Amino acid sequence: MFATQPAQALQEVPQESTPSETFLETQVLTPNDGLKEKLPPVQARPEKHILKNPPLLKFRQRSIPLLPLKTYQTAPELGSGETVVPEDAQADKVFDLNIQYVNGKIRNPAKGEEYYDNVYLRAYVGTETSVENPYVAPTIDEVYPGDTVRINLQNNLPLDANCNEEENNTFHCFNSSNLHGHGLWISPAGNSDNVLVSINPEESFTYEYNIPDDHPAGTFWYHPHRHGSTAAQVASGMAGALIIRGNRAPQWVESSNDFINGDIDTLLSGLDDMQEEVLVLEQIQYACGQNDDGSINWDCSGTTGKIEYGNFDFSPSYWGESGRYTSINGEVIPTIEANQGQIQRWRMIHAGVRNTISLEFRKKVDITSNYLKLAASEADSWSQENCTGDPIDYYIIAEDGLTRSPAWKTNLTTLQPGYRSDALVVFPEAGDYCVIDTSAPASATVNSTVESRQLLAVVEVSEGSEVTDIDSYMKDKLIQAAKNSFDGKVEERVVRNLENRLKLALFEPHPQITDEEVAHTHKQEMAFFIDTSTTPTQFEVSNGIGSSFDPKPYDPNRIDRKLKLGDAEEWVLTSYFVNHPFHIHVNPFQIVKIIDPNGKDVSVPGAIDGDPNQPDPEYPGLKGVWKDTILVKEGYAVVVRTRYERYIGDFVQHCHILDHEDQGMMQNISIVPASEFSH
Ligand SMILES: [Cu+2]
Repeated sequence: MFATQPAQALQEVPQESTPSETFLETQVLTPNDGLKEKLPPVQARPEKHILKNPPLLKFRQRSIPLLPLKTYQTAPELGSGETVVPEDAQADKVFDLNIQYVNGKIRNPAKGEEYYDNVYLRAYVGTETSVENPYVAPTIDEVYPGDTVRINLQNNLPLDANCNEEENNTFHCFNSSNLHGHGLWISPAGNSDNVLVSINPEESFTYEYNIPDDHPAGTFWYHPHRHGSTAAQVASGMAGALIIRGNRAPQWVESSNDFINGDIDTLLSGLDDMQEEVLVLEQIQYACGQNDDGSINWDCSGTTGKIEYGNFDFSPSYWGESGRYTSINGEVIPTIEANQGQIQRWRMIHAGVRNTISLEFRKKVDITSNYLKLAASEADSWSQENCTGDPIDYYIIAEDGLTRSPAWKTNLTTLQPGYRSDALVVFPEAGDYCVIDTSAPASATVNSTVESRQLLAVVEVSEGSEVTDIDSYMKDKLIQAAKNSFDGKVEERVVRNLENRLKLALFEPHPQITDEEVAHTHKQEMAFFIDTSTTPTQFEVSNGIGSSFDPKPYDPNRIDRKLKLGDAEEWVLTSYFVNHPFHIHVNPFQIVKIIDPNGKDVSVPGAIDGDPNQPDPEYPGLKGVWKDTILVKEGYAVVVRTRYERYIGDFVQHCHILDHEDQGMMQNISIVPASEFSH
């Protein structure tokens, strides 16, 4: 007996790579039976990697006496005795998270359909982290408003003789770390969301996040934020989802004759078969030392990819040169399974460092050409030839974890580093769809360079319910969900809102900041700048714009802005040198307007931003939306408002191109009580 070998599939797999053989079709033949020549050659099918959500980080829970849930936004009467307290509300949850080196493999389609580069990278390892995909952190989930979250962070990286704690605004101390809960509305002080501490090798630290009971439910994430090693660690895949769940339905309060807003989760739980996908999008930029001319060697054949001092650097062109793919939950071009007509909630997190993602879904033609054997540079033409369907519409229900109203209907979403986007997606036909990171003009991207198309994933849609018109299908499904979830006045209002362009007004997390609220407070100005006239180049932030422009690199010993607890203020954000995503910790902001260099507000729905032949779609529709990260394009003025609520302490705002942050594009901010405040 012998088995035929589909040698063509194996010959391109070098020795150091371990191909998975489960995909090989073998045919058993009897020797000398003469059939061998008559059989068609065996076709090797590429091994599909079905996308799974990242593993959940296990937690231990301590029961504490339950109190009735505090109410949301405004306080109705307490003590009616009718409040139902879910068993999972207001608990004390303990997570263990280790940082260590992990040997692993990352698929490299440029070298063949089953080729994997060997890599050796720092990673978050939880108690049950999947060994298959170490380079996505486990999800911190089942966290509810009112919970206390304790994270025992253990740094098991080796001591680093090259680490000089005195260095500042350079890439340094790659084995030192800490933890940031990106987007969480919690205290920045002490052992809460404090990124101004360094947790060094062989040290541990327990972070304690007291999630307030009026915290919005939504998609947040966590990553290291130690100044000097942030980019190196996040670019290694050290990023995970942090999901706050909510079970507060909107309420009608007779006494105030008004509604109290609730969690979008309570509407979506009324959908009969919704599927939830957590997609952590990462850009793991491993390299293999240097070439003779001193340039970075991206070819890791016969060696192991790393992110270390010798081969770690960033420039706008490196992501393209590296040939790396944006991965999803640690997988390169995974297959996502869906049913026709099934609504999916995609919780997307841009945890990458250096490439804008412009997300499109297009029907794929039935072809044999293999997308798992494709250099990243070939993905553009491959996508144009094979993903020929019109882009389908989908609905963004939250930006940066915060529910937006109305749901934003689009066929192209822009995710910049740090952004989250919650989309309701429904695939109208059975068959395959391409998930494409489509091309974008230089003016729209985080690299300020033109980006070509990339293939992120393929969705395999099996036959299900027929969808003739996505718009009415989505509306009908959500209205049915509202009827399943709510009754009385709440049901009536939610349904009426959904009928009006899918308004989600009863699920918005924060009351809008009015003109009156900011009429008598200070105006903040912020400008990003890169000074290329100095050696080395300086990455800077200015507290003033125009004639007050005075950019400075980060100084850990300087407080750049002192803000008064309880104030709401308007900020004008701009950039005097290329595009940078602005991120501020603790309090989110509401977008008031975005003024282009010609003075036009491009945040209004339907605005044309830039070249009318290829307009940038990322700003139109953002007026009034709450976020914690926003791209600030060179020469634009992004006007936002924010409240300094509840929390005092020191924290940061910075550029979310994390290598810019490490090199100085960051400021210290301090919120103080009124008694300590002076201009
Ligand atoms: Cu920047």
